[in-house]
Amino acid sequence: MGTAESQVAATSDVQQHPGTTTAASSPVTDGFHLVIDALKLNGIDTIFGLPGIPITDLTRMAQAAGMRVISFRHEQNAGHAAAIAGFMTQKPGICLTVSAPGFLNGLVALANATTNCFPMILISGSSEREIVDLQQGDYEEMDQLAIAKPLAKAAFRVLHAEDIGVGIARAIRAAASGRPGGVYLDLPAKLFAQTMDAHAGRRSLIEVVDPAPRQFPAQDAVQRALELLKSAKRPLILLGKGAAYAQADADIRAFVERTGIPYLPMSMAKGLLPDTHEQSAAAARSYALPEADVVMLIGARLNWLLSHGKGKTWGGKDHKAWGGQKFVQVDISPQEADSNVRVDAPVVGDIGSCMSLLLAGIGPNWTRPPADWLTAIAERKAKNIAKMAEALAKDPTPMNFHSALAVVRDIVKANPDACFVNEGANALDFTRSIVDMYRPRKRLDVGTWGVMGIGMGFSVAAAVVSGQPVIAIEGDSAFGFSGMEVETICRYNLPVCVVILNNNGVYRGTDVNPGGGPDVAPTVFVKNARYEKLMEAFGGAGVHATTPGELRKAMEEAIRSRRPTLVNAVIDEAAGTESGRITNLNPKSGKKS
Ligand code: FYN
Ligand code: ADP
Repeated sequence: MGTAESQVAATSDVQQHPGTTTAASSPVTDGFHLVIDALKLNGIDTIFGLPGIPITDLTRMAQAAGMRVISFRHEQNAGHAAAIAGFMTQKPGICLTVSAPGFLNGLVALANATTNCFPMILISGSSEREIVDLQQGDYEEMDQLAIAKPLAKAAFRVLHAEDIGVGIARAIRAAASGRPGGVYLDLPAKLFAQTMDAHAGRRSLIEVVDPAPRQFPAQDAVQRALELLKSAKRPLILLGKGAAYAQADADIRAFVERTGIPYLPMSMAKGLLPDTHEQSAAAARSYALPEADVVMLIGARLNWLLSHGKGKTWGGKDHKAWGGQKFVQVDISPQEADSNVRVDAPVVGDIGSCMSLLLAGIGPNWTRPPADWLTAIAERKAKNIAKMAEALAKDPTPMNFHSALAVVRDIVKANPDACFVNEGANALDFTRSIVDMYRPRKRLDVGTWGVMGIGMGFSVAAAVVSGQPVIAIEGDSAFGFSGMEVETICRYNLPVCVVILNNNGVYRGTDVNPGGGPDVAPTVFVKNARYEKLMEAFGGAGVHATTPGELRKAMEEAIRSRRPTLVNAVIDEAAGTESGRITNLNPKSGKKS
């Protein structure tokens, strides 16, 4: 029985809303309960948010109705949690905030969700239209809907209780259908107290049928793509986070393995096939990309992460520019093709449907790629792996990124079901190439925008949604954006092990004030900060690790005990480069002294 009925019972038992002239037994419901019922009717059982005017009672009533209400210390982190919950489950994550400042705090996550194609709904209380539109100075007055629209895939406002069902349904469908994204739902304060006949209220709710309908590609598009791949002498498959999101894992793996085509996973697609897979070209990235003659994008965009399909590849080193390839693009967005370069074979549809038809079209006589291509990649891979192994084998004091991440690599290999959150600059880039992933949708990171601050929100959601242990590898700067949520992690006793790779600053801790003044350089932090005491302050386990052995012991204990843990891993403050592997994005001053 939905809340509306139970509310109906409660209302008819406990109170008749004053002023409602109804028959003695005619029950009423209200906006609060209609919102809760509409969410529950659509299988949404968790709200990530932060209480306050006008939604505090909504959080209480949602909890009373059996929903999980995960309360954060800052709405940005609640929003990131809702977004990654959507990525992990394909069901829109719900972020609930107060009006104006709380709503604004949620916007980074809303925009990031839209950019990363994560299904998420930001629900914010708001001021009354009649006051906002006359700009009469309401409490936290703001035209939130207008501000949210440019950042969201869709945005709606509900003014009448009888429209709550439609509002929630439209938000769910907009967030989950087609290219997923962030949706804003504006609920003015007065809406919550509005009452209506409970039976009519129940009838006004909509259980969304098939919110993310399958979209099959045209058969000729499938054929065109297969023909192009068959003609390739040096084919390469690029797996993006859209491929991970699609949960078409078996067909994706089967397609890669049956075609024999080497593949490159983008960071959040790592684990779709184990990173140790023999067809992975990840360790030969800067060779494979420019040398390929046909590149098949599966749920990946040719954006800055792929140098827009032309020009030099990343890493700051002078690689052969890539361009001139032919592209196959499998994507649910019909507009994505040609965004940067010509796409010769667009396959438009949901990845699950596309991959099943592509797989069916391979046929028994598929010719695997020429041996010289596979050998060339294997040779480049072996060289890079050997170079990496050499770096990982060193045991310097203090630790560097490689010696600390060699431990993390082992821990993840031993715990492949653990969720893995990663953010930072060097902490991100070194982790991406050192820590192999073995399962899909386990690596949750800064994504398309490189947003710092996703760490603790992602960690909370990953633990709540999966029930699995969470390992969060954080740069010391990145951790600072959401570090207060350590209290949230402790409050819900979540099995999160945060490892801060602490090198005393943004990028590193050795910069000096060029002006010679008393202030430290802008990129430098308090030296040897004891971050682990933050976790201890809230009852979790704090560990100060100065050796790989101490780091390993602390991580193993955290996973065994499932106790909230923060490991402050001391890293050489001279380790790391400015902005990690994207240092060349920093503009160089043209001023001649
Ligand atoms: C990769 N590599 C490896 C391995 N995996 N070598 C050995 N073993 C393993 N397992 C090699 C790979 O072939 C590359 O060498 C190099 O390591 C780097 O690999 P990566 O990281 O995959 O490649 P690259 O060039 O850095 O990728 C470009 C990029 C990436 C833009 C996609 O840098 C990225 O996602 N950056 C995110 C930056 C960001 O968002 N930062 C947050 C904000 S930072 P070569 O092939 O020899 O080149 C704020 O300041
Ligand atoms: P990455 O950063 O990993 O390369 P992107 O976020 O750039 O990935 O690209 C993801 C792409 O996947 C987007 O173009 C999006 O339209 C697409 N996408 C997301 N979900 C699906 C799906 N279910 N089916 C097909 N394409 C999808």
